[in-house]
Amino acid sequence: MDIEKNLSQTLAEMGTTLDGATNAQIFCALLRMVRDLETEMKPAEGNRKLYYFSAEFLVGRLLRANLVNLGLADDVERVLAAHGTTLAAVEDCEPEPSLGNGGLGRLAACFLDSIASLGLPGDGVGLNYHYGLFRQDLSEGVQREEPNPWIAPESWLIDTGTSFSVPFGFGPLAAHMYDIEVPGYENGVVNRLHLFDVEEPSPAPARGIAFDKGDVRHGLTSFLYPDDSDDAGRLLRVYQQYFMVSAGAQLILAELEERGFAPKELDRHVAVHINDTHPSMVIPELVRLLMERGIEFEDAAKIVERTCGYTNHTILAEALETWPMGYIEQVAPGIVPVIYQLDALARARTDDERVAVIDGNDVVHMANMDVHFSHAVNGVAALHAQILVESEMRPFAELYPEKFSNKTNGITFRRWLMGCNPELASLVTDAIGDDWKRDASRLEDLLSLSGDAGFVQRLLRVKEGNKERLAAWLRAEKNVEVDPHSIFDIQVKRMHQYKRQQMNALYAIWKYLQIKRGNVPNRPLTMVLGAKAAPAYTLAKDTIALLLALGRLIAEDPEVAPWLRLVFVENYNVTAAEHLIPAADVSEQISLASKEASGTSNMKFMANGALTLGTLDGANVEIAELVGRENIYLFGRSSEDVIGLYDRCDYRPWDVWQADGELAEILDFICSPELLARGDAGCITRVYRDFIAKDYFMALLDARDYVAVKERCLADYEDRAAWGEKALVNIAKSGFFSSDRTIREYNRDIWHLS
Ligand code: GPW
Repeated sequence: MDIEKNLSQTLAEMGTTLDGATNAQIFCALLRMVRDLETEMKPAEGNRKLYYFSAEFLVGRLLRANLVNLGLADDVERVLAAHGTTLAAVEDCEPEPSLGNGGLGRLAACFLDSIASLGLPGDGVGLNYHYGLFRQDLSEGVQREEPNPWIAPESWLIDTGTSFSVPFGFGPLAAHMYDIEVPGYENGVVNRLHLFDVEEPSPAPARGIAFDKGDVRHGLTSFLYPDDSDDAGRLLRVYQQYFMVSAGAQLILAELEERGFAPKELDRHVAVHINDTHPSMVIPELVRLLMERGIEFEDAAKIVERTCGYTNHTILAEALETWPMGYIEQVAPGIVPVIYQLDALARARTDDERVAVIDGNDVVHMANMDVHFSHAVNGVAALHAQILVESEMRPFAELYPEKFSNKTNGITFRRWLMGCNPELASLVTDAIGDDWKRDASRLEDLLSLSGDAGFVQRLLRVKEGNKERLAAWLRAEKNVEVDPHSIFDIQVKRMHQYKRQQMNALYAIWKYLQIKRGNVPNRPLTMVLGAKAAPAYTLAKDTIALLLALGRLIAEDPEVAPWLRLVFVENYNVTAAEHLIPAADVSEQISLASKEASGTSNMKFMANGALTLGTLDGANVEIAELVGRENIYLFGRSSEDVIGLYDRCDYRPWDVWQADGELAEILDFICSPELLARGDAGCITRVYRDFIAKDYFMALLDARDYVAVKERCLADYEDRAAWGEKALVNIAKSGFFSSDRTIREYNRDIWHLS
């Protein structure tokens, strides 16, 4: 198609020209062009259709991703260049849809991209949160949450004109369906993400993210619950969940009927996937709807069990959702009798109280309901699946051994290499051709260039260019200066104690004190962190305050500033990740072994040629197996050791503090007057106290090893050729982590779509 002509025509209707238009106008013209092209395209077809239910779809900006998949990104870039702008400048006018917290939501977005790209019939089902998660404001030295509205007058949302009536306890509420189109990669397929919404949404609160919880009819889709892995803010969340699953279940049955099938044939023609426990009420809701259509309870339960699959994303006990039956009675009285019947059915299969759907306090255990009434249950990395089967879900695995499997997570290389790192993508293509774009495992062909000094040099130069671009972006967007010749050491993910950003802070203090003593490094180090904390998670917010104060202290110290920077990127989101990850030298993946189910930024960094500094946790284990010990920096206690320490209650940070003078000095520095003066002293002191009194995620246990291995890693950076070789192996081996591979496995073992 003639892109220039198409854009010129649209811009003429808007009263301007390609040369005269603002980037915002060009963005609108491109949005319309993409949407027009996609209305011509068809969803994938097949005998079975998947509905992927998720409370989060962290899709990121959509313009570039759509252009990449339509095969138009390069042509658009050329046209824009001829008229004095770039796709990067134009896409900066696109607000990022704020529909997820972190890894779980981003995984769902990668999965939709892969499902469409593999030509499989499958749609997403979620909610249209108007003000998103929250925008993070750090201007006062602590995190403040602000609404993050993202729906512009012209956006990717398509009003389908369809709605379903959700039977809440207070009466029916219409769930209006909006769609976002999901094109496959150069295959003519467009699937859909269905986002349900109330008909008359509340206006955004002027400040903060609190809103009238009593006004469910209007406020239900205002905000995404801002807790990741913590279970808070409860009743409204039950309203949101039931709204999503009831509307989604009605959509499924309507489409089943349209396709000419009877309700009792549901399991033959539909696969439902439950992304963690947030959509679990889809099980009793589907049973209820089948019973309304004349099917007996026992048959309905059987059909639903054969239809549903469930993915678990955590072993953190506090993240497993449980709802008091009283809540469900208030929100969704229609499914209460169904849940009692499901509980009775599960009790007929086993008398083991540990796996009961409803416990002795009349509390519903969502994960338990999922395992009994799904035909497949999976973990998200090999180690995580093993821990599920051997400990966390052992009684279940003994009851239903055939249900359990692993599906190691993945990422879409369309966004996380072709989209965010076009320079690396074209270097790779020059070297090995472009088969890797359809089959990421072909990246292994790069191994033939190992030992090719010229190629490794080009690889290092691509990284340098990306570091310069990141420096420019940080200056323009976040008002911070970084030295592109320093080592970029990056930890970006949600703020959580188990991910151990607080241990990274200990490293910064250690390094600061070293430099003060005259032990300056070979080369300056830039530590970059970015993370949102759940608003009610005090210690996580305190850790942000500590890191901000540390960053200030370092920057204001003329002896240290030339050698060390600690940058905390405000409002970390998908867009920021797309700038940060291609520029990283070192990828920090330092969770306490056994606690990070998988991680997915570890995969993105690897594909972009960063070396991992990490524990043997989650998918890091598989990264280490793929690249070999010489191409990764591992430290810390093993998951077996950690699980043993928890079982025996055998960890006391106070003892570590008393026994290890050097570590005690670093810890005590947290409460030094110079640091307390540079931030919120109350927050910072709480972090200190927690380290010594609790340290639930054992940062002190691994801190020494962490510092030592990090130092070795940073020293290795100086042998640029050897470092480049390691980066090459990491890129070459990253293809395993394509979400296309993950989705093929889901389809082969669970969904059976075609
Ligand atoms: F608690 N994850 C997440 F398991 O991002 F539900 N949000 C969540 O609420 C949960 C998990 C939940 C993450 C895991 O922490 C991460 O290890 C994993 O890579 C990701 O989900 C995708 O599986």
